[in-house]
Amino acid sequence: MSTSRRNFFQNAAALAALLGLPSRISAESTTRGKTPEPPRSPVPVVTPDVPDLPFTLDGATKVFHLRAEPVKRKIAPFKTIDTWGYNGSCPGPTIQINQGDRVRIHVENALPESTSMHWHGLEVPIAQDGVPFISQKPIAPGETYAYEFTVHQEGTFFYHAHSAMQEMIGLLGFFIAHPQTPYSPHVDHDFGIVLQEWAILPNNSVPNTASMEFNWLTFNGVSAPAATPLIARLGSRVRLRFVNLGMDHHPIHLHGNQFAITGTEGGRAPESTWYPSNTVLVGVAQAKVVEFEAKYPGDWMIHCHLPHHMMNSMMDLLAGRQIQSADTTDPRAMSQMETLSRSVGVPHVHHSPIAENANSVPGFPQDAFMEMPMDNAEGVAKPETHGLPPNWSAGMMGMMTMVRVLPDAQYNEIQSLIRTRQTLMSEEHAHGR
Ligand SMILES: [Cu+2]
Repeated sequence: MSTSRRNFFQNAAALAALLGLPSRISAESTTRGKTPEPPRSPVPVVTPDVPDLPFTLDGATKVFHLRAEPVKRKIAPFKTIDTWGYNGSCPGPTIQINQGDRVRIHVENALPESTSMHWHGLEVPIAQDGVPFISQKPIAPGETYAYEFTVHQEGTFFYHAHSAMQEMIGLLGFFIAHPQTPYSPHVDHDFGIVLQEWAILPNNSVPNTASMEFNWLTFNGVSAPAATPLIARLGSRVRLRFVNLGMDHHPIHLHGNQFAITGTEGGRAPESTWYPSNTVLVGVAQAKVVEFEAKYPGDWMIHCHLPHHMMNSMMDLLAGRQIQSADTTDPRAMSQMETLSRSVGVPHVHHSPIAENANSVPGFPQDAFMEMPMDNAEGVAKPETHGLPPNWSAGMMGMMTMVRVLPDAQYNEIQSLIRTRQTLMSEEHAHGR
């Protein structure tokens, strides 16, 4: 086993320890091709762009604290919106526990109105169900309410405020219960993505939760190209968990690979139900879990396939004006595009050529002008996007991310950049900056 590969498993073990997961990820047990494989403990779920929720221990009870509050969220390099979330994050931080754990979750209400918390899919006593007036009194502004229950299930669940408008403005997060008996086959990478949609008028920052027309679509609270790619080692097995709590169902498609649906919001699905697929419909209030063998190197897109969910709204960049003409020789259109690109901080370049007779073709443009490469923008340039081809971000919009299946050398290089960033961040934190 190479040093780099050993480091990978040591890091995974360290992260597992941090999250309180049982860690028995041994270097020996990763050797493939031997049967039967000894059971291995689950790896922690990684939710890119969303932190994990830490806990303290009160005896054997894991104690969490969630503070419901307004959160400013930069969903694209040129768009920051006013959401509500938990602990400064929208969606809220990811809870990870083990099947069988006793948990106590303090929900502090720093919102201007009452709220409550529902544990979606979990079989908890009625007093913990979080429905205002039915199972509890609403949590008033300034109050804190403690939920406590034992989790006997395993799988992908979520927590959310139990009123439709509060869910739509961002009050939800992952609740992962790792199984007592490890799933088979073992996965090397486990990722979680929350699907959300927003209706935000140009030059506005507050989502209209009463609207049914959505112009911003996010994975874990950010639109592509700001969504952080998933980094997987070539030859590994990868799990993707999706949850959806919006108004639309999202057909999530993975490029270049086949996966099996291995779980739902009800827990693990028996292997006899698995079949090959590459698009999974994540319905409202559902969780869908898929797994695949990352055997093809490349940067493979993962995206909602509803065409209008693969777009970012550029309207507010135009300061209330619409493009009157897409004629590349029209000075007005050109100047608008240049204003737009300046405000994003990228040079105005037409990366995809258009034909000389483009303007005489009915239907044109369908794509010209929509490309907006932001490779070097804040929130886009980061270790996880290191090494992507120039203008990669021009093809990334809305509910999109990618899984980068990387050979050892590239994988290790990016992991090393990620560690450097973590070190810098903790140093900055230590200096109170
Ligand atoms: Cu969609």
